[in-house]
Amino acid sequence: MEKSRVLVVGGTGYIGRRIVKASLAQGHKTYLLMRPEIGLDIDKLQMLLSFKAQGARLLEASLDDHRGLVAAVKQVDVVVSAMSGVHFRSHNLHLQLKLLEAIKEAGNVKRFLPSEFGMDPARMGHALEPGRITFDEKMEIRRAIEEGNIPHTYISANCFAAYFVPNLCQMRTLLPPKEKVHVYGDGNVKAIFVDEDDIAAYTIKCVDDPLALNKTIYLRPQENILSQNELIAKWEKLSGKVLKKIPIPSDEFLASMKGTDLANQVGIGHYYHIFYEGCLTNFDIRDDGEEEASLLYPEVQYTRMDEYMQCYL
Ligand code: NDP
Ligand code: GO6
Repeated sequence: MEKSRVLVVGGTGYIGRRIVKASLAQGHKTYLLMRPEIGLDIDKLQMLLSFKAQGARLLEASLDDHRGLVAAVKQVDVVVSAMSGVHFRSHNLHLQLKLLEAIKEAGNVKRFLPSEFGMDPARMGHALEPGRITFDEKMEIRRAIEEGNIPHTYISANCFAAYFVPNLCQMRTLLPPKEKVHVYGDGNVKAIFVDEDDIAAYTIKCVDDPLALNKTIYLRPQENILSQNELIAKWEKLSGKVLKKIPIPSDEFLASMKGTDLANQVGIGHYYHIFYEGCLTNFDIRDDGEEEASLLYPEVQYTRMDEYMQCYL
């Protein structure tokens, strides 16, 4: 069977560029949008050109140009959106709805993957303000997809490793703590951490798999289901140093939202749900519309978190 042609929208972004690489590596004809808005962003342009040199095709279109977008979408079988999670002005929502309009009009797309790649928004109906806007917007796109009968797959990728792992889940830094580490509650709530290249590999595995059609695919590589304490222990073993643990009670953590900027408030809400409530792991995957990626695709050799942290030593 011929592999599907894949368009990655947001293909130069943090997760998008890895999805492009995975798509090329898995042998798909791979397409990126070259948006005129890039202007003088020379790094973005050079990334686009380097993907072209690796065999990707560049399609010139703006997300504001409906006809150009329809023409681009008509050239492919699958559209993966990896547009940014710039939640705050409903900007992302607006742009993804435009993309969806083009997909509807083109009529040829066999699979659409909207930009999700995190917690399952369908399970976050109770989420705290202001962070809940992330989930509300992702649900709004889901509704438009389902109302338009667009074949789709939703990827629930859990925690991007680089944001959560080397820093031992500390906020406002990406680097390992040197002496002390703040622990959320008792530190025993399980979260799930996934190497970004593995997220991309699983995502591309899904795009022409009938088993993933109209489903939510959760990324739960077994050995990467870890509590904060377990993650800390792995780093202590790697580094040969013991860190001082400072527990933060949940009410104190939530109270730290006060008086900070919006991005931090959003972050605190998300961390609360992940590390106190356990929203990534407090449910089983058994519904008809759900599958687990590492069971569907055991051939993906996923990265364990001690290996991931090696380069931070
Ligand atoms: P980025 O911030 O890297 O942006 C991705 C792309 O979005 C950009 O490369 C660009 O596309 C496009 N974009 C951004 N602004 C505009 C604009 N104004 N107009 C048009 N296009 C724009 O995204 P991330 O990779 O960080 O996020 C992707 C998804 O992953 C989001 O849904 C986010 O919520 C989720 N996420 C999950 C995390 C987790 O731990 N689970 C962590 C971080 C994000 P182009 O390439 O065309 O220039
Ligand atoms: C990642 C972050 C890290 C916030 C998700 C503030 C959507 C999701 C796991 O953009 O707010 O320091 O699911 O100080 O569905 C950000 C967000 C994490 C990164 C969470 C995310 C995760 C978005 C910070 C910080 C390291």
